[in-house]
Amino acid sequence: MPDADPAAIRGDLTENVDAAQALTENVDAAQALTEIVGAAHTLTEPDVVGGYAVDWTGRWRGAPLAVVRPADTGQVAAVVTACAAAGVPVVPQGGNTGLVGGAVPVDGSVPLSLRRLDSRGPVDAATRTAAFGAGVPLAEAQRHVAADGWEIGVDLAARDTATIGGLVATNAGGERVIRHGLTRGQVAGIEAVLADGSVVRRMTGLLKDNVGYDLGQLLIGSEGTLGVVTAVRLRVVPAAARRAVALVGCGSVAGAVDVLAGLRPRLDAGPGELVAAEMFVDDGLALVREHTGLGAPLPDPHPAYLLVETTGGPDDALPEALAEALEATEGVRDAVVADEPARRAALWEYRERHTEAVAADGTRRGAPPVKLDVSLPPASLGPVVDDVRGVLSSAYPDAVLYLWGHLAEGNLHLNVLGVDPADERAATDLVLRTVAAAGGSIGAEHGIGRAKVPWVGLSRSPAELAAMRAVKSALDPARLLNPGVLFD
Ligand code: 2HG
Ligand code: ZN
Repeated sequence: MPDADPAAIRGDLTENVDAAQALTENVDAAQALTEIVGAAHTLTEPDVVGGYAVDWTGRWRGAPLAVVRPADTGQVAAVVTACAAAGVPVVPQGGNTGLVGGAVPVDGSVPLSLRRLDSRGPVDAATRTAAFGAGVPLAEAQRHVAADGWEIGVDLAARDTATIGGLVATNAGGERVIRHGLTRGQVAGIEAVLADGSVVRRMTGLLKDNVGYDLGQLLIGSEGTLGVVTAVRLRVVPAAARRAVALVGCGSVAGAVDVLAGLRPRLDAGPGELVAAEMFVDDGLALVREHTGLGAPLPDPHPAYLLVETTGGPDDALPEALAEALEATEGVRDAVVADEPARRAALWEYRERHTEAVAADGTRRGAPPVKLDVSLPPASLGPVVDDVRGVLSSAYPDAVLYLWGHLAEGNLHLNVLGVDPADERAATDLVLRTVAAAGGSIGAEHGIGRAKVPWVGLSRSPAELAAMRAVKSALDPARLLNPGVLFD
């Protein structure tokens, strides 16, 4: 992406002083925003605004003043400046695939949809990076770099809709963390608009560039509370020539943890690299099959399933190596290995379609699931799953727990259905306290959003929270950026 000229950005801001003034005087807020982004991109009609005012789960919603769809960083800066002058909260929004209410407008706020920031730059082979506008969906960024033989180190089921800006704002995890780490590790540069409308930009791609505080890293995972991410320079890696996927039947969640522990050194010793290790269990698989019509993946059912993917070069005998490693690993009850793309994709479907299957079950039951995303030391996964099942069913006999996740990182997605809406907060408390007591984190990869604000103290000390509040106060003293997210 060509570097925007900061002077041009400042120029845009100056041109929009009138708009800021109008908003300040409350003449007509929508009109002021219209002057910045144009009438076609200032949305106030309820049926058009609707899609931006509610999250994917249907659990979180707000009544925005107007949805604004800026075309570029200059317009983002102008909107933020105008809203700051008028004291109007701004809620950055990417693909709106988040599951914790972090991109949903509070009443009277301006959701800033970043989807029009869709520039994509060429891969710079020297630094192995490519720049993208914040609004580019992950799948499009993946296709863009794949054309030149590269891939991005982040991948997740919501790839078609989740945007690069959203992945960065939430420090998303996903299915490649075992190999490449979280999104944080894939970011080589950031451009963002701060709460006062100023633009910070460090998109050079320099691989060594230590000059004081790393503002970009501070913005990653800040969930839109410190700035609006407008562009990102992402690292890329050479695309794998071959892939193999195995779906493995295991005796329990703890058994799947043991199988992975036994399998990993064997895979390390052979060709290829382990890039994914995912988990789901029998009742989740049954729900996915019912929802999708998919057939059984293995002849017999198993209590838990491990899905692993390995990648390698053109000559690597990956499926053979994977099958051999599985044969030698204790605890494997059955397994199917695939390397042909359609068969691999079919195995991934059992894992990736859990979210939509559970959402459909929520619709049937009349309430969306309570979605809890936690992480634990892998050795505690099995016992904690048993504990959570135990505490939930004794407090709420009708509760139904669906769980799946990213096994190597001990990241569980606990989806609870069948709890009376009046009891959802207490049920969440029960689960999150069980996780925290076992040394886990209440927030693994989805962020805190609005959903988990009451529980941040379970995973961060008073000193850590005080430091976070100090950072927030310094960068957004009026608390207009994504209010209600992270802090109450
Ligand atoms: C996944 O890994 C996503 O499937 C979504 O992070 C998890 O729906 C969920 O709870
Ligand atoms: Zn996940």
